[in-house]
Amino acid sequence: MPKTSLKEWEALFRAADKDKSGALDLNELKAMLRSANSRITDSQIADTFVYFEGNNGDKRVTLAEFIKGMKKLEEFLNKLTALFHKFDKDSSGFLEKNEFKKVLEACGSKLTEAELAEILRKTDTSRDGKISLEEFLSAMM
Ligand SMILES: [Ca+2]
Ligand SMILES: [Ca+2]
Ligand SMILES: [Ca+2]
Repeated sequence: MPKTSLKEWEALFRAADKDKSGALDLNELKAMLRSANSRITDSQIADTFVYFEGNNGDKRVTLAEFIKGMKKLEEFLNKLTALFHKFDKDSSGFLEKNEFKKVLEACGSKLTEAELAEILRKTDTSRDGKISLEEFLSAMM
């Protein structure tokens, strides 16, 4: 995964800051997230807003808050990506059912076959019976 640079994050922020106020309000963040992911729900957008804003509660995400949030998010994604590759034992680029089961077990879940099948069904959005990195990441977010 290529490392996203600070400059790119700043450019993303500037582009989203339509009124050039130096901060993103909820509508600006919403427009940015919607253009990245058209299926995102209002409650996910609200969660993201709180995630970036932290506890200061002024309803504006400043550039510093945005960069801090993106850094945390990148670290989290890097960890998940490493986890994915660690469990992709045959380096197929996918987690097959047996590999996916080991990830869940490593996360402390003791699952029945039925529960495993249910989680696999929800995570495998492309319905090819295996979990791609993209499917894995979106399930964990
Ligand atoms: Ca603004
Ligand atoms: Ca594999
Ligand atoms: Ca799949």
